[in-house]
Parts: sequence; structure tokens; C-alpha cells
Amino acid sequence: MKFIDSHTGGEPTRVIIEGGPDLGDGDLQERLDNLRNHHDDFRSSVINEPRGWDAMVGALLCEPHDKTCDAGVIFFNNVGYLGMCGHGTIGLAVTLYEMGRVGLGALRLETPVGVVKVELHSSNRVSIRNVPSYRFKKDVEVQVDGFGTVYGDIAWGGNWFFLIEESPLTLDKANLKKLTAFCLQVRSSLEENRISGEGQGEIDHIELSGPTNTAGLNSKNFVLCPGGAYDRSPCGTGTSAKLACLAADGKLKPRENWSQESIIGSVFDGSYEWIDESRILPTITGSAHLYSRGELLWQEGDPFGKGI
Ligand code: PYC
Repeated sequence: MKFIDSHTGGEPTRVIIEGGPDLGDGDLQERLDNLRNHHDDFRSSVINEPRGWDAMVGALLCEPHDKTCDAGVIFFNNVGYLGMCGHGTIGLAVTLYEMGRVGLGALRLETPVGVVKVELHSSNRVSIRNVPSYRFKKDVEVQVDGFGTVYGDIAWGGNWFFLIEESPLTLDKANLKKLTAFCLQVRSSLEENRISGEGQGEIDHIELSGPTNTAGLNSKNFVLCPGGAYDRSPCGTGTSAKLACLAADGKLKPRENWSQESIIGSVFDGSYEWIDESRILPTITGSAHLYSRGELLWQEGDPFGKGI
């Protein structure tokens, strides 16, 4: 099975370019269901140790069902599947360019949650026009041990997010363990109180925002991903969810730039257009760099062949 690895602002993406399971030729949501129900060992063995690690996001390159698209993709991580992944889409675009599958300029990628338009500005710099994003609920209350009542917004940016506008902990790399523990508590509290996104969508990403010390940037964030790892990038779907909240609160105008810094200092630029009174179309721009290409091997009798 052949792969190309990249990182987008520090967050890794492993694109499986050859040798993935046969998922049929249904639409991308049907193929994702097939992968989840019949080939979950593939996901675990590609992304978990010893071949991967918990921060890595996998991207299975597929033939698109929608023939107007240049490629199809299914994103997955150490615990399951992602409807969309912003940093992963930027990494995939850079990978497709390296493979000679696309040139600079516009391309269309099909994901299980919709078509994403992509603009490849150079071999590393990419803008993605994400799926329609919106705030579902404002100022939702959760109780967190040691922190009391905490308020957050629930928003969709291709995944469900709980966004806390003012992090109670300083957004600093030195605080990674504390930030992670806090976000895990928030997530447990959401689960215990059956607080979800629209249509019972599981809120599996927690996003904390706070001030940045870098001149010219608007905000810094910490995003906890579903499998307990933190996003090294500012999170494409998380920045989209953030833009939806800023738009809903009238804090950012259409087409105005929002520079979002991640906990490790990488930056995405974001802006949006209104689709209707509640939904926005976000554009996220970031850079990805390739760092590895190779072949994954499975030897007979490996006790950890399916991933740890
Ligand atoms: O960039 O959308 C994103 C993302 C989701 C999970 C990790 N990164």
C-alpha cells in the first residue's frame, strides 16, 4: 500500500495513493459507510502505531463519484472517520500536485459531506472553499470540574465543534497537557448531558480561543481532535466553525480576513461569504509540505499488524 505524508502547519496527513480497500463505486458517503462497516482494520492499521501515531489524519484517495471532481477522498483518524478535514484537504492538494495529477489553479474534491473547491496557488500554498458552515447554538452551558460553568457555541464547519471564545487556560504550548485534560472534560460533560449538534451529530472537536501575541493575527486556538490528540494546525473545519460564529455575532464582515494562529504558531487565513441568513461559505488558506513517501507492509503473524 503506497502513501505520501505531508504536514499542514505541523498537522500530519497520510494520503493512501494506492492499494486501499475496494469500496465500490457509490457516492463518497456510501463508500465511507462501507469502509467503516467492513474495513475498519485498514483505518486502524494505517494510522495507529506502529505505522502512524495519534496526531495523524489519513486520506484515502478515491475515484470521484461526481465526475465534475478531480478526486474523491475519505478522511479518517486514530478513532474513526471525519466528514471533512481542512488541513487534510490542503495536504491532499499539495500531494496531488506532486503526483502530477493536478496542475496549479482550481480543482474540485469530493468528500462524504460535499464538494470542496480548491485553489492551488503554488506547490505548497492552497485555499479551500469549505462546505457550508453555520452556528447551531449559542452560549451552551456545561459544568467542568475545577472550572465551574463554562459557555460555548455549537457550530458546524464540516465536523461538529464546541467553541469556547475565551479559554480559561493560557493558550501556550507549555500548557498542552492541561488544555487537553480540560477539553476532554468538556467533551465528557457534553456527552453526559446529551448535548449534540443538529440531527444528534456528535460534537467530537473542542476549540478554545484566546488572544495571540503575534502582530497582525486575530486569534490563537487550541483544538482537541476526536482521538485525544491536539491539532497542530489551526484546524480548517474548526476555523470554518469559528468564522460561522463570528459572522453570526456580526464580529467579522463578509470577505474580511481572519488570521487564525494554532497552538504551535502555524497560521490559516480565513474569510467567508453568506449563503443565506444562517449559513456561510468559508475559504481557508494555508500551506502544506511533503515529508515522506513509501510503502506500508503487513507481515504474516504480526501481533500488532492491525494497529495498537
Ligand atoms: O483541519 O479540519 C481540520 C482538521 C480536523 C481534524 C484535524 N484537522
